[in-house]
Amino acid sequence: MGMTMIELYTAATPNGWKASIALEELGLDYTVRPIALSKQEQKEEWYLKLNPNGRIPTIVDHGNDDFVVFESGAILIYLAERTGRLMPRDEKGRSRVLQWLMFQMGGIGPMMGQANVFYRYAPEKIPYAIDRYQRECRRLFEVLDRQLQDHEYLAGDYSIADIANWSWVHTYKWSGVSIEGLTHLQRWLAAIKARPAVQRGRAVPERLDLGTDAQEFVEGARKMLCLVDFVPVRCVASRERAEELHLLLQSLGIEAFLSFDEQAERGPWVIAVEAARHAEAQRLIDEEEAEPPPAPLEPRGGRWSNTVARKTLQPCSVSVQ
Ligand SMILES: N[C@@H](CCC(=O)N[C@@H](CS)C(=O)NCC(=O)O)C(=O)O
Repeated sequence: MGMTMIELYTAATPNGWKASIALEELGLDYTVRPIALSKQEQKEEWYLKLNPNGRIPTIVDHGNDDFVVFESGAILIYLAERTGRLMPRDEKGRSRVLQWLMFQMGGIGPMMGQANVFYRYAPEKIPYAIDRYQRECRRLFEVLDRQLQDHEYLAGDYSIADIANWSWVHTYKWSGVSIEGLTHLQRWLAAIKARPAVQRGRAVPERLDLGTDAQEFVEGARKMLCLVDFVPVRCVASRERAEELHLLLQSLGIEAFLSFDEQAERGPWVIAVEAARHAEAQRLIDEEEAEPPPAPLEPRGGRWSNTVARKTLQPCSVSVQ
C-alpha cells in the first residue's frame, strides 16, 4: 500500500474507536486530531468540508491523494480494502462481514445511541423512551449472542464486523443494558478486549474512565446535544408536590422540567430549570419548601397560591411566554 499517512479526526466515543482500533490492528501510520464534541467543533465550517454530517470520525489518507472518508462503516471498509485485511476478498466472505457491519451501523449504534440519550443525558426522564431503546438493545445483543453461539467471531475470522460491534457493545453498562445470560457475547467481548491493538485503539484520543469522569462526560454530551440549559434544583418525594412546584415556576415564566430518578437523594421527583434562571428558581423553591402548610388545611392547590400571587406582582420576575 506504500506510504500511508492517515489523519484521524476523532473523539473518545464508540464510532471514533472503530476507526482507531482498525488503524491499530492494521499497524497503519496515523496521527490523531481530537475533535472537541462538547465545543461543537464538529460543526465548524472547516470540518464540515471533510465530513458533511458534522460528526466523528473522519480520515484523510495522505498516501492516497488526500482522500477523505467519513462514516465509520465506510472508513472500516476503506481501510480493509486498502490493506486487503480484516475482510475476506471473496464475494460471500465479504458479504458476510458487510452484513454484520450493517447490523451494527443500522441497529446497535443508533439504538445504543438513543438509549444513552434518554437514559443518561436527557433532562427529562421519559420511561417509555428509555425502556424502548434499552429493550431494543437487549434484543440486538441476543441476536449477536445467537450468532456467536457457534461462531468464534461474527463473520468468519476476526474482521471489521467484530471491531464495529465491539466498539459499541462493550459500553453496554453506560446504556443501562444487561448482558446477563448472554454467555457467548460475554466470551466474545472478553476475547476482543484482550487484543493489544484493541486496547491501544480504545485509548484514542485519550483514556476516558467512565467511572470517575462520568459526570464530566454527561455534561459534555449534554452540551453536544444542546441540552445544557437545564439544571436540577430540587428533588421531592411526591409527584403532586413536584407538579405544584413545576406549575409555580411556569407561572413565573421559568422553563422547568420534571424528571424521575429513583436514586435521587430526596427524590424521586427531580425539578430542573433553565440554567439562566437557576438562582431565581432556587431561591423561590427554597422559600416554598420552607413554608409550613397553610391553615386551615384545604386540599392542596390553595397551598401556595398566595405566594404565586405575591411573586407575580413583582414585574421583574414575570416574563411573558
Ligand atoms: N453514522 C455516523 C455516526 C457518527 C456519530 O454519531 N458520531 C458521534 C460520536 S459517536 C458524533 O460525532 N456526535 C457529535 C454530534 O452529534 O454533533 C458514523 O458511523 O460515522
